[in-house]
Amino acid sequence: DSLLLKSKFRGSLLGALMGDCLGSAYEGDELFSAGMKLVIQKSFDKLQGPHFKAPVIQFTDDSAMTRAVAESLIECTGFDQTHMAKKFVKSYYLEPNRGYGAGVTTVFHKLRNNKFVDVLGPAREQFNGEGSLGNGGAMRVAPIALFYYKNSELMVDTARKQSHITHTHKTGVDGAILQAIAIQQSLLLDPKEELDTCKFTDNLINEMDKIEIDEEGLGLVDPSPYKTQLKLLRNLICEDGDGPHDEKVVHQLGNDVSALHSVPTAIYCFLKAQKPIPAIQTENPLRRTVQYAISLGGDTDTIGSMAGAIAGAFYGEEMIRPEILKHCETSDKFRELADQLFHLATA
Ligand code: 8NA
Ligand code: MG
Ligand code: MG
Ligand code: MG
Repeated sequence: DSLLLKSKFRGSLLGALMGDCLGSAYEGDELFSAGMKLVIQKSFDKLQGPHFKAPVIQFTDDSAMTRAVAESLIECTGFDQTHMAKKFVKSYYLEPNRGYGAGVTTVFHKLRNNKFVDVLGPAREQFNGEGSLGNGGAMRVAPIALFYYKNSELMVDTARKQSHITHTHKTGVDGAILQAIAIQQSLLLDPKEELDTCKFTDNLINEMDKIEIDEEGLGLVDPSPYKTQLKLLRNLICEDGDGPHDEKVVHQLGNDVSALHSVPTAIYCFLKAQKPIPAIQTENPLRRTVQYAISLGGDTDTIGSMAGAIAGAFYGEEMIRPEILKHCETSDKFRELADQLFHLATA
């Protein structure tokens, strides 16, 4: 029904915002100790508590770029690569200190210098022509999954093309596609029914099987690395009994800024949080998703944001605690963008 779907659109963008804002304080390389996880628990409890006045937590590049993707889709009533590239660049130069990846700013400089005559060249030149394999293409993809949720082929194609503006490495691009498919799958499920986490994973494996074709003869060591990661994920979620230790999750799935070692992790967090997690004290499965993602350490804002976008698309806005959301910068703006995307996508 349309009220639920509208709530799911909001949930996805607000979940993405929440993960970014709450995760940004913990970005780093380490795996967190039990003590640090308790610090995260207490901080979430405090934010959710009734009378906690604190400065609003600012969002970072993840949400800045998600907003740019959403605004471009809305202003163009669809995807326009040059328009979106201009949005990225404008948004970056207005607020360059949002914690952008170290490489991607070079793309923005070059795009501005070539006046967008060549929109794809700068991204292709990244990392000696390898292209970026960072998770920047995936972290911002939620609005595309929402806008094109009815048309999988167009959704995949657009996820790919928006990625090409900054990320051309095959794993950077395919990570964006996988994240979009995960959001779309969540959007189409009924949150009142128990989620079949193995089936959810198997569907993703089947979809990535069609995507991961080594068409350019890249000679990758593993021609289908996402399938490999998703199979590891499947073992962790379906066969690892009580649930593996966080160390094993991070060791197998990763928690760094590469798309390959963060997108499957975000999906795993969403699936694992369907059930209580002993070290995470909350009844709310969306908060559990985001808090668990952040507690894995590494690229916490981005993995938190991607996991939040998937979880929000499943549960809808109702599962996002307003007490927490009011601590996140410009949540009203993200709700409004979600509504505009909803109207266009369902028109
Ligand atoms: P990006 O394209 O600059 O990629 C991010 C980083 O990945 C680069 O700076 C490189 O270190 C590395 N990288 C990417 N491609 C290659 C390659 N082909 N060979 C070798 N190294 C490579 O930017 P992005 O938009 O993908 O970055 C997104 C991430 O950066 C997000 O996590 C975002 O929050 C931000 N960020 C992360 C951290 C952190 O985790 N410590 C800190 C600040 C900002
Ligand atoms: Mg509060
Ligand atoms: Mg960030
Ligand atoms: Mg990050």
